[in-house]
Amino acid sequence: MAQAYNEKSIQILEGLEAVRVRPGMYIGSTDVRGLHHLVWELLDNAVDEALNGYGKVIRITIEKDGSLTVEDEGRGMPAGKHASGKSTLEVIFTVLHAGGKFNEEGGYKTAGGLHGVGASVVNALSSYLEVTTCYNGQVYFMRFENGGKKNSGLKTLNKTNKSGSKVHFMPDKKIFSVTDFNYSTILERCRETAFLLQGITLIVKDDRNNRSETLCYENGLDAYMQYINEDRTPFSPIISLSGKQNEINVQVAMQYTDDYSENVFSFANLVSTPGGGTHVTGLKTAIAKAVNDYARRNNILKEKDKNFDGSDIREGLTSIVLCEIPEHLLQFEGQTKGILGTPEAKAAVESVVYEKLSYYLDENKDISTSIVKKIQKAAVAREAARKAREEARKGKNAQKEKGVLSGKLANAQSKDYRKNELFIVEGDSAGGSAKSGRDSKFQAILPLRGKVLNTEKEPLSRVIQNEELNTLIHCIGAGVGADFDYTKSNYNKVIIMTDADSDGAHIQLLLLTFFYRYMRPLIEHGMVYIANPPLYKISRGEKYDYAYSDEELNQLKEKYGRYEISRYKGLGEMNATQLWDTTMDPKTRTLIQVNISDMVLAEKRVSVLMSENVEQRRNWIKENVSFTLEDNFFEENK
Ligand code: 28G
Repeated sequence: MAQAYNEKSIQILEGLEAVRVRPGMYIGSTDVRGLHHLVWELLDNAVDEALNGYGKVIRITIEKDGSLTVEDEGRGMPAGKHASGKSTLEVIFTVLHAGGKFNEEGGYKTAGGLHGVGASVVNALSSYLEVTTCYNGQVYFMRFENGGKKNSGLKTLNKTNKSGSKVHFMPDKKIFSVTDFNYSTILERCRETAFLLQGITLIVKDDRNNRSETLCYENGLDAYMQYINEDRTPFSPIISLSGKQNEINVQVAMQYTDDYSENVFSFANLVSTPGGGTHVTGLKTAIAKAVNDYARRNNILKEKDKNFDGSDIREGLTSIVLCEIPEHLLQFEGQTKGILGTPEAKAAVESVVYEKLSYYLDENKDISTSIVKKIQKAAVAREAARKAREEARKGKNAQKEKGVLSGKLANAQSKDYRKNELFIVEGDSAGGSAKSGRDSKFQAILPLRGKVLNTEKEPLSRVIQNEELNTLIHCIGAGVGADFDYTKSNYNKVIIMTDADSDGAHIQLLLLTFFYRYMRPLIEHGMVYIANPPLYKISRGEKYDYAYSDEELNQLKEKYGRYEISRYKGLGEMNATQLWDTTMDPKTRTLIQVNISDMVLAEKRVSVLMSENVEQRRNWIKENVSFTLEDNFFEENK
């Protein structure tokens, strides 16, 4: 008994140290993602204040020296003596879970839910943290150092008639593998918050290079939709629906575009749910039912006709669904994916959307008619695509299947899909090197010959007619589009291997667009990679090294003193052994795993980059040889 008590009290005393020992338990990881978790913690706290009516402006500033400041105009943090004898302010920053979400008060709205580990975690993982807070007419200040191990004690400064809090911190380089805050990651997260919290202003500043943006959207969901669809051609007005059922508030915006993809952005109590969940299921069911019932009421679908298929109904549709769910019903699933589990949300969304959308369709016949025509077209195209796929897949076409792949794919000998890797290689000469350099037991090579189709604006029926993509689909062997099943993939890793030049970047982009649009689960399950070939070989006599960046080359130059350098303009310049050693050998290579960290941004990037604007596209590719690091569209994750 006594021992149990002791252990418990030790745990409490060592609170912040526990965070430093196992940061992953509190912020997921210590890479760029974990780093930004620190920001989300503070942002959530500031948003919680604003959400409850305290303060309308929140500022986030990346300082010149790489530290970061969050400010709110809330009530300020209580500074008086806490039961423990310390000031409440100190407790908020040094005791785990204290003062984070203040759920214990009940009736509070909260932006977090998923994060909620609080200010103390930020302190624990910072080399220093300073808090200035205006509370009850008084300014207080406190500085912590070395993960909260040392502090300045509570300083009572001047009187004030304002209220609010300011937290300024420097992430600890001993903890994080990356400590550079990413402006675009922070900006887009704040933008999302601003869309969802009408009337609250977020000011995001980057003092490292004097960028800033002020975000405030009055008509939240409408503005959000306009932003998402900015680079697409709308096919319908924005349809806004809202209602309440069983304590659950539902807000939906929908808009058809002339694209072929379907996109849903979903939230539960302001928490993004990229994995969807019950609210999204309810939405899809309701849309399908409302449209089909409308078509029957108006005799567009006759008694003998089958219903329209859900995926046809949603072709080109962007939707945003937002649920406000009372805390006691709120339930998330999935470790990191953010999936709503609340069963009541399905019923609520379904009934609100069915009722309101049915009414809208009846009241806006012109719009409804053109939407139904679009759906019918989609159904015809899908049927044609299905037939073509069927044909390609069927036994009697095994011959043809072989034909599709013969002379192109150098397959792996092993049939172990859990180990096998597919390299998609640009050009025949690199393809040749890759074929002779590979470990043919588990590595397959598919050289690309023709141009890859830009799939951004192409329907499935056209995609499968494209020879290169058709080959790729067959190679992977897991279907395409709506019936793609990543568990059937012949390969555990699909690796894009192109030259490190702008043409190579363009091919990467085209392939990633294809995967994003037509095999998204492959990206979502981390199965798509970009190979990372070296840019230079530096040598002196028998000794040599490869450099994968200019920075690395400079370091090697110093090490070598006298040297010779050869620059690789393309994969084709490397012989089979070199290609294996530098780029393909699992023991030595670096692969960049493609992952979607920000759906909206990814959506927009894909749209912008794949649009007809060649100039814009070329500029972008010039600036970003690949998609990694600086921007968070496809985030590096070795
Ligand atoms: C600048 C960066 C992020 C914050 C507040 C306001 C209060 C608070 C924060 O209280 C302790 C526990 C429950 C009351 C609450 C002020 C109630 C009354 C607050 C922030 C004390 C935490 N007056 N603003 N914490 N509660 N802003 N911004 O963190 O009992 S944290």
